[in-house]
Amino acid sequence: MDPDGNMVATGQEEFRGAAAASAAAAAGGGDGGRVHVEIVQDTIETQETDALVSPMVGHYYRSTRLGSILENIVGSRLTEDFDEAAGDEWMPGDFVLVEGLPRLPSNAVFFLDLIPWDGDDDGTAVQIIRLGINNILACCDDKGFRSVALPALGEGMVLSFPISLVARVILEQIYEYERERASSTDLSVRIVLLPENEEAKEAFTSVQEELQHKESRRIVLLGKTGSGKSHFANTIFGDDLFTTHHSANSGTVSCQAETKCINGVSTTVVDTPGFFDTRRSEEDVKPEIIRCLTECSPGPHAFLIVFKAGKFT
Ligand SMILES: Nc1nc2c(ncn2[C@@H]2O[C@H](COP(=O)(O)OP(=O)(O)O)[C@@H](O)[C@H]2O)c(=O)[nH]1
Ligand SMILES: [Mg+2]
Repeated sequence: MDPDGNMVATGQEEFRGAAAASAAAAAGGGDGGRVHVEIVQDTIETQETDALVSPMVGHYYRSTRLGSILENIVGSRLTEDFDEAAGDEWMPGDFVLVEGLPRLPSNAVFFLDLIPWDGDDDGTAVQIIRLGINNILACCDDKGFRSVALPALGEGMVLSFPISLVARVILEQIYEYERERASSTDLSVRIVLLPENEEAKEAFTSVQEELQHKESRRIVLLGKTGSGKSHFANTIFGDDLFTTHHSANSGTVSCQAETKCINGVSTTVVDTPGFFDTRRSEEDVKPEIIRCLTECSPGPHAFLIVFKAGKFT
């Protein structure tokens, strides 16, 4: 069980979250809390996270393999607590949250109502998985949960989604949620795949790599020494990560790349030495230009040219 007694402290967590958010707003915006996605191969029922997600069909928690495993661990308390928490009215995409179940290392279980795959990569069944993930992550933030474990939702005999589709839908939806999210605390999402399921591992890892590249922004700053590139890079990050120089002769001599999350987007800025300085030979700057481009692999989204504002003659 959570040693912090998370369920009791929920009100306090929300208060602290709100205080941090307003502090960030007062400081001029600031970045929101991050959603960390981790892909592991393990058994989901043994995860020590604040919550687990177990899919179900037709509001019947035993309809999936994971639901039956949880019942074997928890026993009859699961039926009682589920019935108490579940309303009569429900829609696919809704969840039933059952908290404080005995013999589970996790504090809470979200039982999520899904429908079997309809053969459409962007059809109703997929939209319901997206909606369900969104609902669950929003509830984690409301409740002050810091970590949640999910299986490859929709995979398996009953729901029968293709694994590559499941990987794409789950990861896209988590990143989409991160972009819209207001909370300033970090949330850890652990995707738990069965140890023998190499196909699932490969599907999730390749989609995650692709999305991380797509989600990031890579900017290269160019301009003469002393034009204010390093100063501008610090302004972008709101932090003194790059050294600025007062004399034109002592400027940055090699590339420096830094990455930080800005408004939920991983942003890399590459600060460069004065490539356009007339006193530096082409031979001299070439290796440094190559190094600068490898820092922002697979390629920069933008080159920003920095000029020093002054009199034009
Ligand atoms: N007042 C003012 N000074 C700046 C600005 N940008 C840069 N500087 C100053 O100009 C000098 C050179 O800046 P730096 O960022 O090191 O230039 P770099 O060689 O292009 O990286 C430093 O003393 C900075 O503090 C700006 O927007 N306003
Ligand atoms: Mg510099």
